[in-house]
Amino acid sequence: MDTYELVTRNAAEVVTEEEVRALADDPDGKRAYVGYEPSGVLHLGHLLTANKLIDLQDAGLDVVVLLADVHAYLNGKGTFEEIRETADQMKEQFLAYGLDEESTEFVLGSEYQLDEDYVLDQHELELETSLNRAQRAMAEIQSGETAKVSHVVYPLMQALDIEYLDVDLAIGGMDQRKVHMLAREELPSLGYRKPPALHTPIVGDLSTGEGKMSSSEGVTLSMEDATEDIEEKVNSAFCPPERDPEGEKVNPVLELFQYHVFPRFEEVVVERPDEYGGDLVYEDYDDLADDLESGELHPADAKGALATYLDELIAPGRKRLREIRGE
Ligand code: IYR
Repeated sequence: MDTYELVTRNAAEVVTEEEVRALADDPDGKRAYVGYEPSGVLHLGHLLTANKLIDLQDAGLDVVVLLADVHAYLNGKGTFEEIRETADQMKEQFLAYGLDEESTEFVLGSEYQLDEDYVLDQHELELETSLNRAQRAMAEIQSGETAKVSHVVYPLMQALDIEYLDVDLAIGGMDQRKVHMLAREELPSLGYRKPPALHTPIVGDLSTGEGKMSSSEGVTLSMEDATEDIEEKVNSAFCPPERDPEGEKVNPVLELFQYHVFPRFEEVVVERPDEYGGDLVYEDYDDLADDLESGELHPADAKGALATYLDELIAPGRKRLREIRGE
């Protein structure tokens, strides 16, 4: 796989292809980042962007993980103290998951977001940006029904982070795209660069294949799940044999193979007794999806393999989390 392909595989959107190609052509010393509102336990949503960070490290880029404590506070996620406490746990889980320690820098937002230069730039962006624009950028990020003043400050700070962390590429789920578009439009008016961005898909709820899967809504998997929890959730996951029956629902079992398993394993082995045709070995996601669609691969067998691979991915973080908690 060439570097550009590795950098962009499984992306839902690349802004722009030309800009990202230039980075892939010369990755040495280039920095990409993702920001996360700290929360105690990583779930599949976090791991999807983490997979992209691992791709980028494999491609030769350096990675910055922003533990966005001030952003979480602005988004009503708890007291500043509570949020701070979870940031370190989050870092430990990312390292256990497989981010390379050498080429990952972890930064707490509050380390620089309260500095005078940053705050003055933030105020300049506040002057430049309409309320409406900032609110639209937050539509998919805001927690709680009522928009607060903090919610319109939030995306402006997220835009500024790109400059202050000196990164060359912003990574995020599709829910972050409007913030990145705002950054591309507004940062140049402060004399800063227009940042390239790459967005990962939002994976549907495990049980229905609909909507956004996150820790707060719907069924997801997390670093807290025991092997049996993973088996149970995967076994009850929605898995229609056709890829996209009504053109709207997605197949979460296939999505998990595509976005979580194939990027991290050279091959996927689906174990089957000889009387059902014996083991199936896949090097490529599309071959597995084709077999599921044609009926060659039974959903129950696919789910069994999926649970095993996901458990393998989650196990090191689960162990680390238990150590931290003294369990
Ligand atoms: N908005 C993100 C958190 C976040 C991301 C970045 I990239 C920042 O610079 C700051 C915060 C979320 O929804 O989790």
